[in-house]
Parts: sequence; C-alpha cells; structure tokens
Amino acid sequence: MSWRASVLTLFPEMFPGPLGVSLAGRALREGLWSLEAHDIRAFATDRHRSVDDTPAGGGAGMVMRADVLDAAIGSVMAEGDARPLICLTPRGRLLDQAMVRSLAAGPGCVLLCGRYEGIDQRVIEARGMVELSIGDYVLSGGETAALVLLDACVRLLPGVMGAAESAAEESHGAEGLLEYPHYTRPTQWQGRAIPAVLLSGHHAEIARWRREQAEKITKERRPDLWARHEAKQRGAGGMDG
Ligand code: 6GU
Repeated sequence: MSWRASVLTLFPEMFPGPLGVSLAGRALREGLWSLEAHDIRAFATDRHRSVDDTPAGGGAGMVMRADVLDAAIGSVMAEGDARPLICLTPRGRLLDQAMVRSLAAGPGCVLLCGRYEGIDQRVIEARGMVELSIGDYVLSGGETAALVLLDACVRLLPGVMGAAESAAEESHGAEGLLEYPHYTRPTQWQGRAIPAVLLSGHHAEIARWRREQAEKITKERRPDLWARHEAKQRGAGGMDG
C-alpha cells in the first residue's frame, strides 16, 4: 500500500492544487502516494447543511460542530486505520522536519482543515487529534497548511526525490544549519563576481568556506537553530532532545 492522505475540508476543490504539478504531481500520477479530499458539508444533517454554530460562552466567530466532524472522520477512517489524525490550526504545535520525517515514514495521514474560529474541543479529544500549526501567522483556513504539510512529506517518500536532492537533504538535516549561498555561471554578473574560492578547485577550502557561511547565516537568521546545533555539537542532545 502506498502512502495515503485523506483531507477533510469545506473546500475540497483546493486539492490537489499545487500538489498536482511538479515532483508531488508526478509522484501522485505514478501512485507513490494517493490523495482524497472529502467535503465536510456532506456530513451535515440539518436542512441548512450547517457545519458550524455560535461559540458556547459567547464571542466572535463560529465553531465547527463536533457531530458533523465526527461523522466525516468516521467515514474516512475505517476501524484499525493506523494513520494519525491531524488538525491544522494556528493553535497547534509547530510542524518541524522531524515530525515530517516521522509522518512520511508512516502509512499516511488524515488531515482536518480548520475554518472559522475553531473546532469543538470535544471532537479533538474524542478522536485523539494532533493539532499542528505551520508557523506563527494566521491563515484563513487549514487548507493551505495541509498543502504545505503534504508537500513536505511527499518529497521524502521513497522514489519521489532524485538521489542528488536526497543526499542534500541528509547533509542539511543532520547538521541542522541553514544552507550556504549558491552561485552558477556567468562568473561575472552586473559587476558581481562569484567568490574566488568556489572557482579555485580546492575542495577542502570550498567545504570550509561553505561551512563558515552556513554557520554565519544560521547565527544571524536563526539563533534558535544555532543554539540547538551547538548543543548537538557538544553532545548534549539539543534543546528538547
Ligand atoms: Cl495550520 N491554520 C491556520 N488557519 N493558520 C495557520 C496555521 C494553520 N498555521 C499557521 N497559521
């Protein structure tokens, strides 16, 4: 069985969207993974097809109903479905590459895309959902976050990436540093030269320069990643293991 993604959404027409082209699209057509988008509204029971209601306790916005969501989940997850049920929401834990690797190594995932102000807490608990966010900003819904998560997972599936890209992924991932700057021809462009060391043919010096650049850029842009990297180098195991 190939890696299977099921998405529960009020906007099934947003899928596969960008995942239908490029690397992920080719892998989809080759059957290396599969994607189904299910319309949550199809599981509404009243004559207005309502999927949300006003928040208990008052306040702005609307809350997605537990009963409708539970029926939708039940329809895509058969008894014994081993896939994690993930709810995309800005209040979730931050998605990182370690989670992506772990998800990609499993059987797939079921993604619930939040809309409105939130989701009834009772269905989150009853279904043991894992709540994930993709960053500290607010999207209009979980759909684009689901596309991001799927893109990150699919590129790691066996046979999806080329060997060269796979090797690059490993060196970057293992070191925990941001990438060094890249250059290609022309060697002179608008008065800017390629750093001489890269044209020197001295492989050890090139490796050292790239390493220094990666460290500099990581320190400047991502002190959090730098601290974790340093902790790892010292053999302390990182900030949170
Ligand atoms: Cl998963 N959903 C929404 N609506 N906003 C987000 C997000 C998710 N992750 C970051 N912002």
